[in-house]
Amino acid sequence: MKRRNFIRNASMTGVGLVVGHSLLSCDDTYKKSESEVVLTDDNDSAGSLPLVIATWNVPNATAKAWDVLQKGGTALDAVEQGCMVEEADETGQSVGKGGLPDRDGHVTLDACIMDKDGNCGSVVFLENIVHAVSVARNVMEKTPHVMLAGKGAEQFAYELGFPKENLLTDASKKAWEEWKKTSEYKPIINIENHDTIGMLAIDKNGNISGACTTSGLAYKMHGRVGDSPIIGSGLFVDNEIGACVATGLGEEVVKTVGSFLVVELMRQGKTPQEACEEAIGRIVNKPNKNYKDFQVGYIAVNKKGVTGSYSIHEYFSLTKYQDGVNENLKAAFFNKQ
Ligand code: SD4
Repeated sequence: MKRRNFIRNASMTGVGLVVGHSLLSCDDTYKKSESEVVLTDDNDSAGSLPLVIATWNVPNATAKAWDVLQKGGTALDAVEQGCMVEEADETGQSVGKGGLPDRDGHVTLDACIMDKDGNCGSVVFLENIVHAVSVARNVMEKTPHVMLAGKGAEQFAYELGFPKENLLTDASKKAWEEWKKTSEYKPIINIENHDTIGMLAIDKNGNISGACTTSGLAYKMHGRVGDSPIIGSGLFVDNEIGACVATGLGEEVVKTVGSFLVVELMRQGKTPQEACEEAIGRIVNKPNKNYKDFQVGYIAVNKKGVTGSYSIHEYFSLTKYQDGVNENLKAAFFNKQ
């Protein structure tokens, strides 16, 4: 069978590929999709291109990426420039400048980027540089490696001319000093002030790229690296099939290689929505059932511009810019209590 042939189970006809997250039922118990949907040529439920989607409510970032795409720019340029908007925004406390520090007061950044050809670059545990996503792009384009860490990544950035900046703003320092009074670390759902940005775009030529950038979990152990810079976990792009990006408690995403899983499920015929739901299912169906303590969310898009999103808990959202409309859409979620 050709990869891009779609064969649908009769029960899914007319539904599976167009169903939006707001229409999906969210049973308390995760159920595997009863119907298998396989990409076919006769699928006419495609979304229009170009398009950009991002985790959480980031209209300025998607607007920037959309602008790049409208001008005929590549998806790669769009996701980089879109993510840079959030990195530069000091009010966002989960990414770039103004990010909340680790427990020792250091703001350390993780970021990655992946292009239509499967090239990728990432930086982990990077300090003193605002635009981690751009450093990641330079790792991809200017080195024979895929990942640089810590001081090595920082040195590389300086050599490229990135300025040194103190990323710890007064507001984030104050929050950290408040936290130190109890020093209690719990990755509590949604109060991490999530605005880690993961962004996926398809350009006018139909090519897909993705990027992800974050300061990681607030008050993490010094040296901790999450899912966001790990290709396959925080982000994965397969230009034949689609792409996925994750947010939430990175450890849980890494344990299930979440973004690669979502894209492979799409390769096997799942819609982006079904694939995101199954990837969340792999987490919540673990024997220890500890998912009540943390959030994970995925957004995905397939080659035809059909999108999906799903999270463990309520209040995850994605921002989508498509057909000239920039909107924030609440994601369907697993845990209804
Ligand atoms: C991490 N996944 O470092 C990131 C955090 C995040 O919104 O997504 N926050 O684990």
